[in-house]
Amino acid sequence: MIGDSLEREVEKICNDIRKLKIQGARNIARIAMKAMAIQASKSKAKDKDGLMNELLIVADSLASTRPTEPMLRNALALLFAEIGRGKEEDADKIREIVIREKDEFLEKMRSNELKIAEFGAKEIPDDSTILTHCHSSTVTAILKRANELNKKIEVICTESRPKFQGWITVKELSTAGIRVNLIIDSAVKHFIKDVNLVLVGADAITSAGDLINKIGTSMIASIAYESEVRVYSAAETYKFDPLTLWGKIEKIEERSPEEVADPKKFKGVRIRNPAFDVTQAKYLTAYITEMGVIPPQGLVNLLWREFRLGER
Ligand code: RUB
Repeated sequence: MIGDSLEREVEKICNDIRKLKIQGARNIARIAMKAMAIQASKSKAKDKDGLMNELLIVADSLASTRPTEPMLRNALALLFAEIGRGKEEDADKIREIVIREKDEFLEKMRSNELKIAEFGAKEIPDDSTILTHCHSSTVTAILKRANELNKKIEVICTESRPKFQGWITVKELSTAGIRVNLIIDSAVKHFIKDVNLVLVGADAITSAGDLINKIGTSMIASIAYESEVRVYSAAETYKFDPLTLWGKIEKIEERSPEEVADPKKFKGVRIRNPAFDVTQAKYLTAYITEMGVIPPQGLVNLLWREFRLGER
């Protein structure tokens, strides 16, 4: 079993993700890989089976924290694939692999972000207004890069009820010197006439090219579609859920009603709080990925070729 002190450290990470102290698909995947490395380096397991058992327990508990996060699951799956490839029998060698893979994953995330920021900034016209929703580190990287390139941009950001992640976005962008406007979620249609493009993040991408992102994204995308405004999602290809190739339907988390309103004040009322929704591929212009700017219909073909998905 996992040792006492260690259990607390890794468990704290799981709880922080569960309680939304850590949010955003990339932040969650990053901290999950760190938790795996903590477990590997501090474990007292002497043999391979003991260590693998602990790693599997930790991975299982991390994966169950947020059901709508394929990037988290992909990161863990790639880690175990690498351990399996090494065919190592020695616990210390496995420890080394886990720590090395965590470092490489974090490095890949950093380089992906730079590539996406570069590709994305090119898509942003000079003198333009961009509408975003929620808080995505990938989106803010693009907007900050466009600003660095001296493109004159203004950003409209929804507050993103119920957890107000839009506040994080407006603070981050205004600190970077970007002109920002904070609006309530229901004002999107009112402002769409001022918007040149919509740019959102991604939690999951399906084999049909559909996007799962913060609740409200699909409503924004259909408003934009109606007004002929382009809609981009900025996403690392780690957000792709390979299980959707075999018919898996992405699970949409439904969170606590307390986030919406105090249930005690609404006796007899069922308060619903889905965290994400599905935007069909037809509403999206393209995904801005580390591999380039790719229309949703082309993404699966490209990933199939690049990662030989059929052979896994
Ligand atoms: C956050 C959210 C973000 C994506 C992408 O939801 O929907 O748009 O996670 O973020 P929550 P990133 O706050 O519920 O986790 O680009 O940083 O991965």
